[in-house]
Amino acid sequence: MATFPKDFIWGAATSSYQIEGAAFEDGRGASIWDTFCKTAGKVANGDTGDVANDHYHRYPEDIAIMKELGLQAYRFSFAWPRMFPQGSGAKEERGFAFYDRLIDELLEAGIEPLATLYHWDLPQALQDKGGWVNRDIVNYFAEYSTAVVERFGDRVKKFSPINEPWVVAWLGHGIGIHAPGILDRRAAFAAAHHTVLAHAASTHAMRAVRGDILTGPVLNQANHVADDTNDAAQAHAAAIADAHQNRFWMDAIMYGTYPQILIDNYGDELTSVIKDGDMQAAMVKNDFIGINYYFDNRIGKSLGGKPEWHSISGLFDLDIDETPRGPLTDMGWPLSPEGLENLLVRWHKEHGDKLPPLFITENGCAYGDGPGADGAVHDPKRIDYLQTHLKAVSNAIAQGSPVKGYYQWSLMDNFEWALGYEKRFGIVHVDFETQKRIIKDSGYWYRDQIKNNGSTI
Ligand code: GBH
Repeated sequence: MATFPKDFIWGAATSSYQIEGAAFEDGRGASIWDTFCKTAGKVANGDTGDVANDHYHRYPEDIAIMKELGLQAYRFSFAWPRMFPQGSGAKEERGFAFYDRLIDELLEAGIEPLATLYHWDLPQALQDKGGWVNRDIVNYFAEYSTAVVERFGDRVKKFSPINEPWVVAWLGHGIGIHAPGILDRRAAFAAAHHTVLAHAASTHAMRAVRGDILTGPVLNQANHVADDTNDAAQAHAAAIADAHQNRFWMDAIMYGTYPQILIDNYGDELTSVIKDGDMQAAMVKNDFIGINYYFDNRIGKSLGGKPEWHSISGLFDLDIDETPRGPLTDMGWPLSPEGLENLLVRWHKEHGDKLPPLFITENGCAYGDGPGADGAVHDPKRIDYLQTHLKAVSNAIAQGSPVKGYYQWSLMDNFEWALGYEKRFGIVHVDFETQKRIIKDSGYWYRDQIKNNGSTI
């Protein structure tokens, strides 16, 4: 039996480029993902977000589905290039108007919005000026943040600036499997540092517009678990990986520091981008911290060769066996619900009263189940994933971790970035030929948990 606080928030999440489609409508400017998708060999099957789930037109149907599921909250993202086609300067009213309609209908359905300002679809015009590698991004992002809260802050009360800055920096600029597709560790550290500054600048800009909103980061986090903690090489690798993915943003935001182990390892590849006053500016009080959790990373023994650049560990000069163990999801990701519990308890222990409330802003899995002869979508493995991870959340809460809500990823199957439409994370199935939506068994299961506040998990 699991127990959740009475006011625990049950939601689901999506992002703009992954579902909206209508990529060239109503004056929307190009984003770096439009460009990336059209670059040969970058996205599976040559898939693009041009149409995606056609949510731009079908949002009323999607909100009706959310209502049927009993969702209390919905995390979505704004497409920056819909509202500022050039990234800054001239506004596109039709883009703002779309989000007015979406937000108004959510509220009418009794669903609380949590809005991300940046879920990876950077205006191409800003990429042309250097994107996240150019420090100017901090001011552009603050300007955009001000406009968003001026327009929507009367109705949206929870905002997060950047989704998964680690991914922006390292998948976008380190191994280049995400837009803008750069492979350069120096560029990745610059982008990482600028996301830290942009987070702080955005937070201040939004609060200057309204005092009644809550803001916080959304960080992708995981534990890095050594097979043998007595093996010095493994312990070192685990510490570096943890500093890269978790502590870089947590330490910067909470204490205005970067992990010493990174400074020792990478020297001026990291420090050359830090200017006087930056670290004080990085520290910002957050109303919540959003955590996206999928799985823990295994740190195995040293392979004794030259690491490959195109793997994450190779990028960090870690030459280790990371092959996951046990059953895998369609992403090739292992199952480690205990990792979610450990992480949530860890932050509570480490930061104590300084830790703001936590939300699980993403958690979910890809399995390919489609409609059967009976027309239903039976996805027992997804139910199992959600069940075990929600149990982990409840265990963490029982140990004092201040988790206040859970947003399942994802409401619907959608455009899974470099992997295109092949990987299905939804609790709602989408037929991308016909745009027909079918609530999966996991969706009905989730509806029942929401109804019972998780008491039968
Ligand atoms: C999230 O990213 C995204 O926010 C969301 O848009 C996406 O659809 C969803 O997850 C599912 O992928 O395997 O070497 O990249 C999750 C990104 C995935 C980043 C796991 C860290 C582990 C290292 N995370 N990844 S690697």
